[in-house]
Amino acid sequence: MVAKTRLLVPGTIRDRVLDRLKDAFDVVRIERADPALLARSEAASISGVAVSGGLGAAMIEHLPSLEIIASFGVGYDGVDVAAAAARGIAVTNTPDVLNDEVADTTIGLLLNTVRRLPQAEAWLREGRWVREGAFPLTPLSLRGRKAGIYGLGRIGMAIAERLKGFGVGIAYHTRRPREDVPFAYYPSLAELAEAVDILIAIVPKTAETHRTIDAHILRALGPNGVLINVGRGWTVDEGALAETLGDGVIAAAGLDVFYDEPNVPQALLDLPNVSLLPHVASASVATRDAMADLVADNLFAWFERGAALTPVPETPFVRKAGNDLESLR
Ligand code: NAP
Ligand code: 8YV
Repeated sequence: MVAKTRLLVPGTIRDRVLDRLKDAFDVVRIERADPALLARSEAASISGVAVSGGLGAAMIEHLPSLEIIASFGVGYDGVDVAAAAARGIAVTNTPDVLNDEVADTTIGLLLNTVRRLPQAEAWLREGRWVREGAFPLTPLSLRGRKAGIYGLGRIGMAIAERLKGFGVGIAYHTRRPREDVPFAYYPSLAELAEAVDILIAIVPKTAETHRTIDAHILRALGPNGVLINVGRGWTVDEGALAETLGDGVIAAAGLDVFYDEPNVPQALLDLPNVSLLPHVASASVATRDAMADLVADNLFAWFERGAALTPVPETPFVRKAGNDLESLR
């Protein structure tokens, strides 16, 4: 009998990933990605990892036969890609299959923030409509606004497509301008913030995006300004945001992501002009199933056909016979 390829799944992952893998692979589970939880002898037999969340350099180093890390989610900031790339280990993510869900949630969050829909529903549920009459008119509206998208990639484009239907102006900032869009390009985030009154952040967590939305950017957005963040909490200086929201430097904010999840700063929780969601932008059964399938499909593609479906740009590797890996570059 030929031994099955051994995969490691540290921590929790959607059951659908495990169901897809269990017959074809020998799946080893550990509670979390911690080298201390896997004996050296066992670690040596692991060829692939499926993970939701983080896989650090120490865990990667602990797996001498590792060829591929299939990460659940399009953002792969939890995986030490530099450590993987240095060893020729492929890393895959789950791009595209979540674009529409995340973009839909972004629009919902924007409407909740601007038109105060959660507060209006609470008003009804608390019996205040009956006792006190109509919910107060919202000072903010989408009418006449211009939205700036910070990160016009796969999801940013899906957000822009939806915003067109709302009749708001659209502008964007990325490091390189896109040639395939009619939207106004601003070469810096500060210039974009100056030009718009809605700023939507959908950039990855990288060294370059750390706390780039700071007091300076929020001041540029102005007193009618609305910040929406669906990328990573890492991108926002949450202290500056709470202060500017409290002082009326900007009007409101809607956040799906936070710097230290699941911990949300009390200063934000205390503010009436912020709408908060617990990182749910992709969180429908259908979309999480599609993401789970792409994790599994990447592992099948790698071990059966020699090339992953959605490798991240830093690890464009293919697999050759005898665990001999090669870069496509
Ligand atoms: P993507 O297609 O790679 O798009 C990323 C965009 O950000 C590109 O337009 C890129 O353009 C821009 N960008 C990257 N670094 C930048 C920088 N330093 N300054 C300015 N622009 C920069 O990624 P995606 O699939 O749209 O996903 C984006 C991110 O959304 C993910 O990495 C993840 O963190 C987050 N996300 C969150 C949720 C959620 O549940 N809230 C769900 C899915 C994704 P340039 O390369 O030209 O700069
Ligand atoms: C998921 C996300 O919530 O894809 C991403 O980058 O942030 C979300 O879709 C997360 O990856 C699931 O753990």
